[in-house]
Amino acid sequence: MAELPSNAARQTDIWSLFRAACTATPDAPFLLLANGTVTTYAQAAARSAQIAHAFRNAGVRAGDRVAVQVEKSPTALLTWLAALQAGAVYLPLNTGYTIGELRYFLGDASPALVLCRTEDADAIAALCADLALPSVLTLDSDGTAGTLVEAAADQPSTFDHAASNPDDLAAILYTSGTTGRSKGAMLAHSNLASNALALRDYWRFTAADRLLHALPIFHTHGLFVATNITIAAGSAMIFLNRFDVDDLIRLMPRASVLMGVPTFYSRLLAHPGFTRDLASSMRLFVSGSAPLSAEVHKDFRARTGHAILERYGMTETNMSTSNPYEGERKPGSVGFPLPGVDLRIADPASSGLLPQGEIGVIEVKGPNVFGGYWQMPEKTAEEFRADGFFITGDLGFIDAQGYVHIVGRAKDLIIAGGFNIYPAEVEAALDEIPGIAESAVIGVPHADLGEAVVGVVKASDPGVDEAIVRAALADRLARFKQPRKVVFVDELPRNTMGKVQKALLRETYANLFAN
Ligand code: MCA
Ligand code: AMP
Repeated sequence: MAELPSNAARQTDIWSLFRAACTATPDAPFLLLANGTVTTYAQAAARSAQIAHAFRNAGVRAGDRVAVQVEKSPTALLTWLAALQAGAVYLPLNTGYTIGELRYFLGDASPALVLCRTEDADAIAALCADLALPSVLTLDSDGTAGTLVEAAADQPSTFDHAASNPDDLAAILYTSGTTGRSKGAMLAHSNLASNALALRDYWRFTAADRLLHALPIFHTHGLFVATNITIAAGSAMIFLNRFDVDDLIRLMPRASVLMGVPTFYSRLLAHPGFTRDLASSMRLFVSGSAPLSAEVHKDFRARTGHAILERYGMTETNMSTSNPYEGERKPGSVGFPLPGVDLRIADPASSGLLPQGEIGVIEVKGPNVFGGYWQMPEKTAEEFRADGFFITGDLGFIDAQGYVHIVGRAKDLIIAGGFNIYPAEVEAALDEIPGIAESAVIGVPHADLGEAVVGVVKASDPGVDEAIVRAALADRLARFKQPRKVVFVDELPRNTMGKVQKALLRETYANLFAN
């Protein structure tokens, strides 16, 4: 096992790290916007304290969940710091989720407060009334108006931090489930803080860094990896509301680090303005959330002179491995286990450990690994070994130099543009459409997104076409989960056991998006 993090790393929490940075350099920038607006550490502390009071006044007590589905803005990010101060459990939700999807998350987590977009206020209020949830506040897309802003405006700019135990919950992040039912991964303060400190040191973050932040802030990558490292280093983020390749090109000369999903890197490479000169102020490009192709890695290096640093993680584990800062960053590899993380390869069937070089399921253990799934003790038990290792469901091997390689997934998961889609959930939605007899959902290669969702459908009514399917799914599934293409077949291929042969379907439709 790699070297363990110090006890201090296990004992601290993200708010304490923020407060330490704020005490050391209150006037240092925390958020830099494209329009020149700067939010310093002291300003972020004051504004998030006001939001923490607004939470408290809305009835939020330590340990309560605060669900947040709002557009990315500086205020949206400050709600994370406010939840930390209030001792609340943060529950960020993908902005693409439909009301139907939200019903499940809110019903399952029963938050004391739901923060939503102003334009969704009526629909969310009705949903909350239905679920007997007590409180709703709103926030506009640019974060400058809404009932949250009004409620926070005249509040004190300091908050008596509800001291948290390292094992207390800091956040619940829902991940899609193989059976179609999402699971809430429970993350403790110690999980997040230990990972932020490990990554800060591994990737050599200092207060001088300027991280170009174009990721959403409702997932681990944008909310925890990018933001929590920034806080742990006392550095700043150039904070963009969304990914736009032209904005990245324009702002890159002011930045030192970029974190992105592989789609960021292939889109940058496709841009004629992305040159070696443009990248000359940068010290680090990090990729994760989905496999980075060796070809993009190679092309990027040829164009800029930089080897993209690929790392690997999961919502449940935060980051588990990383290519080295110094030393070879191997294309197609996710690097070494981080300090304190124990990683092994097991036989998926027998669970016996496999020798170096053999492919099996990746299992991890360490201070980064979550405590379990919210209100699902059986699911939790299924995904941990008796000796505490978490079974990731990713297939990989360790090479002779100790680098981890991911070669596939034991779980039936599609990753499109860094967003995860479980086929079972999409199949259930397709099968409910009148006139559809059965369906199989697969991921096929897609130049921009890595993989794209394809629905293979057997219709019982010949009148059902792609437009009808699209319309039926529009309010049912978030856009990113909806099939990019629907293919109609007379029969789904099945093996002798009657199981749909997805590998055969993936092969058949492998070139569906080739141009
Ligand atoms: C947008 N669309 C998508 C996706 N994103 N469809 C499938 N997959 C997607 N990822 C839809 C839009 O709703 C839109 O639909 C249409 O595609 C075109 O959108 P476009 O403007 O091209 O998209 P974009 O806004 O440029 O977004 C692409 C993106 C974005 C920048 C790659 O998806 C993104 O920011 N992804 C990052 C995801 C992420 O942070 N993952 C981390 C998960 P319509 O035309 O109908 O309106 S955390 C994690 O995985 C672990 C822990 C880890 O290791 O980090
Ligand atoms: P999530 O469910 O959003 O937590 O996504 C976690 C999954 O993303 C992992 O189990 C992997 O399948 C995948 N993933 C994350 N980083 C990488 C990477 N660098 N290479 C390949 N797959 C990755």
